[in-house]
Amino acid sequence: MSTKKPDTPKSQMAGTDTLDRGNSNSKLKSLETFRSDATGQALRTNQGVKIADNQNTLKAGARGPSLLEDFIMREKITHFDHERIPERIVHARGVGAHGYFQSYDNHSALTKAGFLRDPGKKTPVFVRFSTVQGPRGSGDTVRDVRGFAVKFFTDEGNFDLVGNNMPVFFIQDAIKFPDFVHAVKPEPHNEIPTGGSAHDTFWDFVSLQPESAHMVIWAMSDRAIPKSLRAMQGFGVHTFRLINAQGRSSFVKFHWRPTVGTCSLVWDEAQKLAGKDTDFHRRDLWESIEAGDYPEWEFGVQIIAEEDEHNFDFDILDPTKLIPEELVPITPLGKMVLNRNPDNYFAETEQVAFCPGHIVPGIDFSNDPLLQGRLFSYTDTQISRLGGPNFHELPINRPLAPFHNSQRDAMHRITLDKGRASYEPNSIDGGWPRETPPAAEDGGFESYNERIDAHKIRQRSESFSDHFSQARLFYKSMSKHEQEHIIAAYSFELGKVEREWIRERQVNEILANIDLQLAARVAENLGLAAPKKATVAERKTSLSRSPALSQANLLPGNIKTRKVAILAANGVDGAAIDALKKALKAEGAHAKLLGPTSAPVTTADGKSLPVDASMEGLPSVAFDAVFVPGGAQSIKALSGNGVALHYLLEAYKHLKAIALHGDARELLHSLRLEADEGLIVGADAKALKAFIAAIAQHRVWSREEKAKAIPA
Ligand code: HDD
Repeated sequence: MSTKKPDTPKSQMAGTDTLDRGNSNSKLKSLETFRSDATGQALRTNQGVKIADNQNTLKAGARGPSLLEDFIMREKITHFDHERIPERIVHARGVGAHGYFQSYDNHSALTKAGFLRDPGKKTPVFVRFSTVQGPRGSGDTVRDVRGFAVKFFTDEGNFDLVGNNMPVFFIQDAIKFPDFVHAVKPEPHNEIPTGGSAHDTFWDFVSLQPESAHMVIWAMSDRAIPKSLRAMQGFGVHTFRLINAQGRSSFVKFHWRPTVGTCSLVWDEAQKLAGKDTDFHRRDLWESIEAGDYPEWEFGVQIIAEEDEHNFDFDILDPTKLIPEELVPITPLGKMVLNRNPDNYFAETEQVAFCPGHIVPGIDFSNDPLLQGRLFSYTDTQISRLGGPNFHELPINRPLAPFHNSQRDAMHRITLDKGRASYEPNSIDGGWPRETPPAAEDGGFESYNERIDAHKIRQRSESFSDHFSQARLFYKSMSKHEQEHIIAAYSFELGKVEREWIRERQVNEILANIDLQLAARVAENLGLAAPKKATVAERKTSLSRSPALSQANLLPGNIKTRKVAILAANGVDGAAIDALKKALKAEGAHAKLLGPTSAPVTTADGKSLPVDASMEGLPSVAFDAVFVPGGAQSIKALSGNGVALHYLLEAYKHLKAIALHGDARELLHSLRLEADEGLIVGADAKALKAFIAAIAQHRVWSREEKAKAIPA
């Protein structure tokens, strides 16, 4: 963001800009003249009349009543009165960014989709990340699933991949979605709680709905409190089809893997952030893009040949099941880079309309009953949210591919359709627009020619009935600390449930069927008797562990884009700050200097250093690690400063890397802490190297037991 004092407008300049969706294609740019830039422009009404006075309503005398004829005031207030549109029923809080997708190769053996066949092409994308439960103004760091929705503006039309940061879902059939959402949303009588699932109606529903067991354990894991949106995996969840030019179909699961690794907050940190910086995730995304640290994901698929559809001990059409990577590895297809922030939150992030039904030739649906229902729901929701069926004409939703058909009129129509024939076939307008037969390249859309021979029936397939094996697989695949976090999360959430029978049912009928020890630990924390046996017999499965599911195995081994706080007061060792900053820069990480107040600090050798913020202004939860440079006077001041001491204790409690340089060693006594593999004491190059290695580990897990003794 520019902090420069703005110039006074000088001239009446051109008023529009182009919508560059991360693409430098000038032909496309010239089609798009939606962005309004008011620099140098006169203030006018919506009818184009220049306004002479925007300060005073037209009145009968300076102290008299206002006059109804004041069309300027009426237009302004009327428009203001209608500024809000309905927020999304789920995923209301979100943040978006522009970027591009680029294929690694020509994947024509797999699909005829053009954007996956041309490695030279950058396909513009718009991505919206979201939480599910809370309203638009709710906190970013609550325990919740995160939406991960990508709109690809391909040459063959828009493809929307509307996924989440978890690979499975709560329910198997779309008809249950309103029940699930009503249960998780704030309770209807008092609209509490905002942004969380720790309440009776959620646990009532999921404890009665065993198919949710797998997704709920993901939601109780660290995945539900991601460190940043940049550090999340994304999943298409359902099985889809890719179709090649020969009409051969392969089943696929879509995956996004972030290059900065996948990691999470710790629970106390997440809770504090929800208060100290409600916008923590959106701020991080925005600032990373502004700083040129472009978030990047690898896009890949798990491919299942048509003939292997039934070769798993679960049904690949069941959205409560994942396909372990150990059984089907991910084939990388390309990468996505987010390199531009929106110009206008409402016009872009709020008005973007995703729909899983937006697909292009070369991609098709599977018969997953959850996916099938979604194909209806999203378009329907946009009609009420965006006020009619012309939402595809809003700038952020318009395909870059041209679109012509016989659809006409309706609310908010923008396109001026020329010609007289709004029907097909016609002979008046030369028969245009016409159908395009399917073809290997650039053909019309053709659905996969699947043979269906079935009874019309309301029934869940028997192959969808194993609700616990994969929840168990997930739990067993976690590292020790991840398992402890899951136990703590169930205990916390169920501890907030007022009705004891709901707690008991979740422990005895769900958790006991996942893992008896997990059930016993949660039962103990709730003061319930530990269940003695499972109520559902354990099924034999082909895999008992899937290391790919543990975030402990998903770190990149570097500290790129990590953020380090430097705590300093007057008398600080300036050379130590310089050395740290240099080392971090070489690693692609960032540092911010924090003082007791926002005033500059003076170094031991008399230089004045501007600080980025006060320690209260940017609390420890905003950083990955803390560095305290030496300087006797500075350390003396910090030792007597409660905010600084709390800063360090909190970073210690949140298992972050801390370096105490030179005289800062003294702080160990004030804090009553001992050095450990992530609390590094020393002023030499070895200490700096150890500090960087500790940051790369993301957290000092070996400290976790000890850190429990530190007050929150
Ligand atoms: Fe959904 C929004 C993801 C099941 C109905 N959903 C929405 C968004 C995401 C998802 C990321 C926000 C899109 C945005 O940023 O605008 N939803 C999922 C995933 C699901 C899923 C991964 C299961 C695999 N959803 C699902 C079902 C239904 C819906 C089964 C209805 C039957 N979802 C909606 C919706 C929303 C929505 C009500 C609200 C706003 C919107 O669509 O545009 O139609």
